[in-house]
Amino acid sequence: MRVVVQGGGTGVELLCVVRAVLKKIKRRVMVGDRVLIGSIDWVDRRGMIENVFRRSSEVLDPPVANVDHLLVLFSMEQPKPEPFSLTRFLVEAESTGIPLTLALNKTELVDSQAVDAWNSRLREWGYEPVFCSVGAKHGLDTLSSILKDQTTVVVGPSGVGKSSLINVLRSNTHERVGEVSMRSGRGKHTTRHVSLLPLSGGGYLADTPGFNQPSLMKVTKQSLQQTFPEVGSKVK
Ligand SMILES: Nc1nc2c(ncn2[C@@H]2O[C@H](COP(=O)(O)OP(=O)(O)OP(=O)(O)O)[C@@H](O)[C@H]2O)c(=O)[nH]1
Ligand SMILES: [Mg+2]
Repeated sequence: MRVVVQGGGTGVELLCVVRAVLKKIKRRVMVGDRVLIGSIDWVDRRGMIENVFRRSSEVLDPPVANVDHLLVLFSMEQPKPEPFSLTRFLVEAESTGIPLTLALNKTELVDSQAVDAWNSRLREWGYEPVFCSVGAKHGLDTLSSILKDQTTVVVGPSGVGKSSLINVLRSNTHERVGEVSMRSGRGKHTTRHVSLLPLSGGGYLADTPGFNQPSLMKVTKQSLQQTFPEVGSKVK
């Protein structure tokens, strides 16, 4: 696992193994974890993860610890926002309890009426959507200031521009930080790569592969209504 040692300027990256006893007690090390490192060799830049600090939050799909913020990204066209799928993504994101931002990309492919219509519709749902276009470089400063100094996981269907957005917001160094491959909960032998990528404006962003049906695993009949901001604001 790659661990960034912070403190004064740019962090040094160490390649670390996990101490056997942590594996034995099944203490999992996730991307985003803050860890205690020992046996450091500063020359070869190697070390050993001795312990894992308590997490402020945990996202399971993809597995990332200490996530401050979720970015739910859809696009205005190619693909068009589909209310059912959008609702599922929002319910899934709300169910984590982590603050979220909803953004719609590819605005340059539609006229302003289409943007206005979705803007009012989403405001009725209780959101303040950010409209952007990676292609036309529009709305990126707004997103970059929202993402600043936070660890954000980007979710959304395939093709909406998640990876494209991350690429434009990334620092010039293009180094990958915290890359860990791990077994997915979905298939025994599927290896998925999750990385925290440093943003040029500060903060980290984790990409996820687009999928169209969030599992809603943590949502129950009782908690469902709390995942709709419009319900919360009306039932007082
Ligand atoms: N017209 C237009 N195309 C865009 C924009 N942003 C991204 N794209 C294009 O949309 C396509 C999909 O973009 P990706 O960034 O790969 O989408 P993704 O969300 O990462 O997709 P998955 O990895 O499959 O989940 C690419 O061809 C991009 O060039 C935009 O603002 N406008
Ligand atoms: Mg992608």
